[in-house]
Amino acid sequence: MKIRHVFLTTALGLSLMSGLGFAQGTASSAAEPAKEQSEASIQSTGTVVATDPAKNKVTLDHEPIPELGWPRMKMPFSVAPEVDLESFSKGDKVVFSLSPAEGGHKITRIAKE
Ligand SMILES: [Cu+2]
Repeated sequence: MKIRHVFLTTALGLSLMSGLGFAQGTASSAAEPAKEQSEASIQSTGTVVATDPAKNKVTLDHEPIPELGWPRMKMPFSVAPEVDLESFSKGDKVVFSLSPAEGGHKITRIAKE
């Protein structure tokens, strides 16, 4: 939880932008500081509902994510190919990082709490 709060302060601005769709590569607007895009990861926690390692998918019951305006919910996430889901199973409490990606947000890191 302490780590998460540190993340909130640093990631807030860019996260809001990506939540609104500015990180989808739509704009040629020079107004958005795209160079910081790679650092716009969001950390949160949740519980594993299901995993599908073959498809790089995990369904989480995640805590509210204020940076994205999301309430607590169960939802499927895509995970980056380098993330190994094999060791996770239903009921595991996890901490995870989300980064803006094509079509939404992608889990780039996940670990048991
Ligand atoms: Cu959600």
